[in-house]
Amino acid sequence: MSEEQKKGSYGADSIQALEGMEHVRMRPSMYIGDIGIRGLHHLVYEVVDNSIDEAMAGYCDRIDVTINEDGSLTVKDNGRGIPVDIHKKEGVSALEVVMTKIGAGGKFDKDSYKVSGGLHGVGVSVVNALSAHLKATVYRDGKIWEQEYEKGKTLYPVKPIGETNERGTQVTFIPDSEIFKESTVFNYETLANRLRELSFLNKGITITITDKRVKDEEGQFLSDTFHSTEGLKEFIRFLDETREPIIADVIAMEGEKNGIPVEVAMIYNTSFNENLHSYVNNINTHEGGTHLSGFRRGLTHTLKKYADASGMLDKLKFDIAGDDFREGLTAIVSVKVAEPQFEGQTKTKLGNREVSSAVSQSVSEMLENYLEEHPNDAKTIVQKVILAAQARHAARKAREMVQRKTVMGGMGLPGKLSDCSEQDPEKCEVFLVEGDSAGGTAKQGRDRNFQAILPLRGKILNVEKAMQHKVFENEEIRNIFTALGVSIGTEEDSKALNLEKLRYHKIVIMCDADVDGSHISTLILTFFFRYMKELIEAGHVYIATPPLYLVKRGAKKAYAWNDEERDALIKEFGDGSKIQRYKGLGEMNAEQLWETTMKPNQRILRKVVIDNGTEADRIFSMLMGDEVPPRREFIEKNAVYANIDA
Ligand code: 0RA
Repeated sequence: MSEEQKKGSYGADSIQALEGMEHVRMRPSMYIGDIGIRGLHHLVYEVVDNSIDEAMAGYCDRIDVTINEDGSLTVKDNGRGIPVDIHKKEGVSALEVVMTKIGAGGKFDKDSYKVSGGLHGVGVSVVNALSAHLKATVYRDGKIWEQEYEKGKTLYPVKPIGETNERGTQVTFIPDSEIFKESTVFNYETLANRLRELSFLNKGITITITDKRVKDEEGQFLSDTFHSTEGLKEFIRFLDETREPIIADVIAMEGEKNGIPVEVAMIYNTSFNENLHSYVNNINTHEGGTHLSGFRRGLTHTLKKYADASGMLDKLKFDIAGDDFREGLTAIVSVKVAEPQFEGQTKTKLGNREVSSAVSQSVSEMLENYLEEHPNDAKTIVQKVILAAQARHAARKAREMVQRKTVMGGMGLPGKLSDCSEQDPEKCEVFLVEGDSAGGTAKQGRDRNFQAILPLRGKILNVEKAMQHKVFENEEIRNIFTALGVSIGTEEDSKALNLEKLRYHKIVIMCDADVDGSHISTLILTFFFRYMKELIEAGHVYIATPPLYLVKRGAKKAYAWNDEERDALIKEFGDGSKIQRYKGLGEMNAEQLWETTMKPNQRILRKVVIDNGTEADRIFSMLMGDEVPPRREFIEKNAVYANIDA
């Protein structure tokens, strides 16, 4: 069928639809955020969200995601199946409307309570537009129906292809490599993490993921099944797996306030970190918003009231601040909002004002009951709050000392910093280098015009286990603050980082390529994650990757970053190749270090990004916490940076 005939047989409306689809292909980032790895995975979430909606409407309890051998991906659910009858207004199958009309997804079914939806809530037609090929299969009314598309254009009208007693919808798509130029390869771990999160946020659904590209020794495909009966309660236990609780169990509530479904779960642990995660319609709201401020208000108000009444604060010589109620707290707030207003830099901050009081009231009710019924836990929590207030006073003193030294310039830059001559921060890089000797080599090897070196002595403080004032008293950490030129808010309640005076736009962690080195990188990363998250989010933090081998034969020499590259070089150079394994940066001379690891356009720098906030938090607490068995298991299963994208 020619292009003209196709248009002719589909009527004027479908031409409009086509134009909408073409707009998606012209400006994909407007619909899915970006066209990199993140956007690629967003396609999957968009399709899965439709099935989650069907589950939330009560018609579906199973979603199967499969990465197929050919790299395509299938999402199958056991819902009612997308209707296939002729859509009155459009004159074609409703399935076709859903798949080809931008913004049509679910809209014709006004009764369904649609609150889920991807970050942009754009619908499956966007996925269709950005796919080289897509096949939709519907199991409904005893029949199997099918339609296929290329780059969003229908290849044939919806047709029956067989009979069935199943119900449901199945979508298989191959992302278009003309759009996703960087990569069209799905990452199992990234998808599994999101699907696990979705199973906690929507209890009762069974979600499976299978990777048909990977078989184990017994010929089984890599696969996971996620199912949560207790929802957020289990999510908290999962997040805090390696932390030690100080109360008997997770405190949780679930209900509806002013027509807004609210779910909250929280626990206190022995750590010193505040660990809040919030969701709106299953989307992680990294920047918080009204639901989170409602949670904070309800928590502070209720605990303060209880503590005052208990008399435990009577002899206190210092005030208690909002922060003190959240030290060692892990909590999740999840709300469903019919028309969410997203604000902020990454559009992940909830703006709807009415949500704040709904959450605050819910939390107050939940906590009041809990404290009444669990007086021992209540006492433990208040004691923890008092300790936090005490530590905060100590921390403030230490912080102000750092502050005075940075802002007033009293101490100037750290003595160990070898600064660069360039003044424009955008052009400047600083290498955080493990050990003084490697620091020396880096100092010789660098381009001093724009590269600065800050050697760090041995293992830096594990901030996961240290109280805040210890962190600010630590010399290596103070050096990092002063060298970078960043300061922390001095306001009682604000730990926000001030990046205005950031002196380098690339901060590169450079450690040995061995176990000790990766431990040290992880310590430094933990510090950045807990105390300078804004730097990671702004894309300023990188990890250098020194080579593992030098292969030489006669005048020929080349570096290898893994065993495969090494073997390829040995083959290329032939018999008599000499192999040097670099155990540390110190074994390289200045020129080698420059050539392989520091020289722009030649080096491999991995940018640190936070792919999934809750998962990153869990990993850091596990890697740096007290419990050894889960850590060992994780390290055996993954490289240390498994969840940190390159
Ligand atoms: C609207 C109406 C009906 C089903 C769906 C949407 C639906 C959409 C998707 C997308 C993925 N899986 C889905 N499952 C169902 C059916 C209305 C009816 O049967 O009365």
